[in-house]
Amino acid sequence: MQKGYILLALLLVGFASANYYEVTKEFTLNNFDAKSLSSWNLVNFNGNQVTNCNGFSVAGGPNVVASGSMTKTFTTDYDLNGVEIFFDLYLFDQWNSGWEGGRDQKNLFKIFVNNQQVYQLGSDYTRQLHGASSNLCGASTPDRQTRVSLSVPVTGRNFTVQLTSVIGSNPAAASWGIRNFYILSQQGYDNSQVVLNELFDDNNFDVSKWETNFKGAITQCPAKILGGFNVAGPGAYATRKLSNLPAHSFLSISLSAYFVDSIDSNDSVVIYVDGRVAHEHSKAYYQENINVCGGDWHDGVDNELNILVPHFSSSAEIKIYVNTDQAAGDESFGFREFSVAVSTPCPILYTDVNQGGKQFSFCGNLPDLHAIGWTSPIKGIYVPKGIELTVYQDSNYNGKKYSIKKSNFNLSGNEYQLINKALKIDVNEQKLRRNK
Ligand SMILES: [Ca+2]
Ligand SMILES: [Ca+2]
Ligand SMILES: [Ca+2]
Repeated sequence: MQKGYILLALLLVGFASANYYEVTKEFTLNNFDAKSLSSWNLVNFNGNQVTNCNGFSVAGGPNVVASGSMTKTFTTDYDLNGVEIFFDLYLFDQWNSGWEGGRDQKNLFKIFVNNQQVYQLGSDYTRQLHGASSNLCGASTPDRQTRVSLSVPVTGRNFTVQLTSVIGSNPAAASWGIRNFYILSQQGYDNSQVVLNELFDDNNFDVSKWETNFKGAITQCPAKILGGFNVAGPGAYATRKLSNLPAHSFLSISLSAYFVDSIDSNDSVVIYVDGRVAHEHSKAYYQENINVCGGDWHDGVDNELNILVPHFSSSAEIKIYVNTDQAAGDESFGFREFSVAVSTPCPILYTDVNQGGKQFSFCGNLPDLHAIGWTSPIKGIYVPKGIELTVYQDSNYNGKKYSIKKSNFNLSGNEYQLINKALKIDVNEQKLRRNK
């Protein structure tokens, strides 16, 4: 066997899990300015492009953007299967996307990926959740913070995301903004663990573990759903508690959503995790609907929602909340095929000291970061409790071993060299010092 000082593998002993590569992380600082938007193509963004909203910045916002868009193309050095997009969405002031005057499908916030619509949301500042929200900034009318979490199939090595809205021309009357914008892509194999899988089988449709304010009523659409016609109207909720979860860093929640009858574009279902909005979803008017249950109206059935939520606690409370504003005989919501999976914690590599720079979480064998498009030196490493990283000096996990059991957010000396060489990143101590 050839001896050499080039180290070939960084092997994680014990388990492997979903690897999430961070494609982008933007607008996460408490305060940021228009420079943060310089890589986006902006249409109809006025003034400073960023709003200081009562102590925190949002891209867009009151007096900045009403009908307008922000578009950006993201590129990776490896082939994609899909991406997870999540961000906080703010709907400021006089949003009005209800049925009134046939304005359905018009006053909406939308997301396009590669020119295909993948999401839309409306709101109504005089009703339900929006009306009950407090005033954050802009005009004195209420403003709503919500969250979007989308799993979108993408192939190739680049994709374009467009966030856009059609809500009129006056951003002093109604506007939108975003914060905490992340895109992750999953690489390597995924053996995340399914911890809950229920409401799949009509012959064994057990809703006893769900706490609801509609007595757990089940309807047919035509498959069984929890909630639905004449059952789950405005303010209906269904809550599922999970405990004794294995150690994890993400929850993957999926369900099949049924928007029954005359649901309008201001109506939605909101999924909360531990009391915080994880995702909000509307009936997809851009997809074909047919009448399959309830009244004569068309129904948006079997909308598969897949949500990724950063989560660490050993327990979780997942709440499905029906944000409609007309009676359950007119518009209602139900769901089935509910499942939850956890991704076990993985080490995280950082390109800057003190958990700064870009980051990459991985589990399992990681022989060559170049293969997935990574070329920056690693300056910090997070090692979850109970995990041990082993660097081997020779190929095929032979030769001298070096073991890393503790996080080090300011790598130097031998450990810095070993880790970077194991990842085939050429570094030396002088370069490290220069980069500081
Ligand atoms: Ca306001
Ligand atoms: Ca409605
Ligand atoms: Ca119907």
